[in-house]
Amino acid sequence: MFQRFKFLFLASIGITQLFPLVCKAQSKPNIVIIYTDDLGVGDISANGASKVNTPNIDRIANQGLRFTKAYATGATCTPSRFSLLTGKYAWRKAGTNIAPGDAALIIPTNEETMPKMLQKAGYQTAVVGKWHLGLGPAGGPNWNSDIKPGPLEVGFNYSFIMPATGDRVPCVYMENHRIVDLDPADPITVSYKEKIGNEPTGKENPELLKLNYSHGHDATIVNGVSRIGWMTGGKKARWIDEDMADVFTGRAVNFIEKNAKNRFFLYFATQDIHVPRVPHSRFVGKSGMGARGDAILQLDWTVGEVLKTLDRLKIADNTLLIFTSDNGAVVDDGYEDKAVELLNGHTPSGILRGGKYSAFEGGTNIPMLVSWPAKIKSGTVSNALFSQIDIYASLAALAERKINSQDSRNSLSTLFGGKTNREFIIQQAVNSTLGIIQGKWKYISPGPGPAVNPQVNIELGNNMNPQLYNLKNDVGERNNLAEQNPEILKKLIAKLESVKNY
Ligand code: NG6
Ligand code: CA
Repeated sequence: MFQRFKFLFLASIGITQLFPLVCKAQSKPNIVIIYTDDLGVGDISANGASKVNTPNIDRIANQGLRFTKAYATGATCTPSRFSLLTGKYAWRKAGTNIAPGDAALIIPTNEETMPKMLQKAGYQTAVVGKWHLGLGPAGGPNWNSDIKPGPLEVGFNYSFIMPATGDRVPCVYMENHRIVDLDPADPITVSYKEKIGNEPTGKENPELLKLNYSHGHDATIVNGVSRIGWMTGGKKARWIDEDMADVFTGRAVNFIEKNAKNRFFLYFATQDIHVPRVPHSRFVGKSGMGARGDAILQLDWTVGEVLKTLDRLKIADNTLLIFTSDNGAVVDDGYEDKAVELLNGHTPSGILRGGKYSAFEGGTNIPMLVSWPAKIKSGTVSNALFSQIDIYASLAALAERKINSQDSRNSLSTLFGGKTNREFIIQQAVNSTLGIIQGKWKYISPGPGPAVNPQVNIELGNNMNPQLYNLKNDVGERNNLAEQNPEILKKLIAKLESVKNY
């Protein structure tokens, strides 16, 4: 009798000790966001690309969920990233358009953010890769001392980043508050106004380039590639573009390994497939599509390394993985990398009109794959409307944290494969033109601006007249139905105005 009692007693302790652990582990998974740069809906084989093969990326879709109607909030990098991390539409805040490489930090340090919220929920948080949200106080950073505020001040425990973009100076890595490998005897200066120092530039010394620019990108030459902006110094610290995927992937894998036993959040913002596309030699020529296709293969390799790491550490089942892009596709974004000539029938934006920068769907309708083997059914396709603005509130719900956000809504059920709970989606084009989707209808507000950006060969969607498209049977946005549907037009305009005014 006593023995039996003792057994039950011990068993019940075991159960009560075990259960909270199991439940907690399942309700608060590790979170990895792989945020790619300029990847279009048509760029992955999971979405039907046949000229390029992305088996590792496709594995996320196979073991989870593939969205067909997921949206970045902006058609360029900085606004989309600002919205992702703050849950706030970038157009509510001045100074959130494409940031120069010497911009001050644009996320106020007293603002609640996704990484801060997750820290409070017990997560170790890291950003690895492209930042492009400014650094330092008003006036911009001093590159030669502690650079702050930056990622650590907005909620990351660890940061290993490129300050802006691959095509913007300074071309150096930054770890936490410091430039990596900076020699104090060779300090860095940066200018976006005029040439400084006497280093060669793409404009003056094109014979020194290993990759010619097609437009813009004619300032300081680093590693044989001329960039936007001028820099001097920091010679030992300068990156080698060919090694960048290995460097970032290595840091991302390290962070996962170090935190495999903690609860962690990794925001892994790849430099691929943004220009300059200078992949490692092991990918060069492998896609048959030039540097852009090779960069897609490199990106796929990166994703494979992350997946392998999660498998090896046996934490894949309990990791929520979100793979998506900051804006739509662009082919010639300023370098003669043969992306246009070698496209070979590949359609980076699928059947969508426009691309990066555009108010048309090609600007913000982006690839998005989500997996969490312990929770999400494998091989699911979701046609539900989803906006990246909701990732913040959804992760807050997952982490059981209360947040106060006017724009971000809890769409966790959609993220797990359920129907949409988005009444509308708002899109921001490069010139801040706003569009709104409600149900099957999409409205693009009228405004000045060229119809096409001839340099990148993308239709921007600018029009002095209001545009209204029925995305259900015209996802290519060919028939402007504004005149035929004044009531619907009125409704969408009113909705957009009301969101702008909250
Ligand atoms: C543009 C650059 C383009 C790219 C973009 C930002 C020129 C002519 N074009 O101004 O190459 O850097 O800014 O891209 O300079 S994003 O994905 O980071 O938003
Ligand atoms: Ca981008």
